[in-house]
Amino acid sequence: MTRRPRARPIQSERGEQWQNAVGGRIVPPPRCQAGGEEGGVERVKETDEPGWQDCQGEAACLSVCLRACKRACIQCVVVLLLPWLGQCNLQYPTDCADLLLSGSRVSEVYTIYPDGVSSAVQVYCDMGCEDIKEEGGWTVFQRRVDGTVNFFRPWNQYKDGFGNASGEYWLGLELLHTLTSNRSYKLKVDMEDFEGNRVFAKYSSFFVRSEKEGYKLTVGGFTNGGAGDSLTRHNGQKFSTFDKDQDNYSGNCANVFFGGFWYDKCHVSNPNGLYLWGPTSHFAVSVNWQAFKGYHYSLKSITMKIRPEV
Ligand SMILES: [Ca+2]
Repeated sequence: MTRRPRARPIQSERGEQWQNAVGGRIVPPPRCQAGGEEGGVERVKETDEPGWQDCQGEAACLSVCLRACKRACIQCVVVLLLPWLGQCNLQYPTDCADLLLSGSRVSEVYTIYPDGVSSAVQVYCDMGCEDIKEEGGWTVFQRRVDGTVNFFRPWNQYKDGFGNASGEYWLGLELLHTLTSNRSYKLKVDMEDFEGNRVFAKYSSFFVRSEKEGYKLTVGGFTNGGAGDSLTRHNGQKFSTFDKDQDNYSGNCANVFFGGFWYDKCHVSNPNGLYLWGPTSHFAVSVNWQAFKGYHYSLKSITMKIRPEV
């Protein structure tokens, strides 16, 4: 049986007796970790965490501990800031008015985020005209310009939207509800006939309620831009499509007038009706704004757009 040599203390370079040698093998020094004070200095205890091996002496321990604290603090700050950064909408414009404020001045298709980062959708933004001081920041939610998109569609498509933001489209009732729930909006309806006459109707308030409430329309505060008022009559009406009748008519307005709209019984405007290129013998089924061109004229273009009240 071999007799184990007796451990004897070894003096460190700093004169501290914290090492023992057993059979020539040096026992590693204790490693430090941030903790409570012991004898007026940071408490030293065993740990296998890499990076502590160089800790030799109180000053070194204190330095290592401070570095660890600094790392922990930075991690803490990042963790605390993450939720706030996630909610920050600075890089996620909710509508075209936000884009205008951030410096986008060209009228074209943009991506907006009406309900946070996962709600990206493309819309056409009308940024106005700086030369003639025409206000911009309008988010277009309905547009007819050439009859290339069929607007005689069922409920789910009016709810979710259809068409192409660079041409004819409907943004969707759900997003309209989201947008108008977040801020107070005004509405502008631009239109043009085939003779080149351009007019508009403006409304100081525009709000669409939830699906549960039938996407009921609230609109008011009419200003005439030559088109006359063909929308106030629809105030308070729920939205109807041919497969979801929520109008006040005994029949089905959407089915009779080939559109989807806030029909009453039934309409004085039919922006989502059939695109029939001007004068028509068909009563009230086409793209009508009764106060402008009556029920026997399908407009060349009509655009419905919203902008926050400022
Ligand atoms: Ca009905």
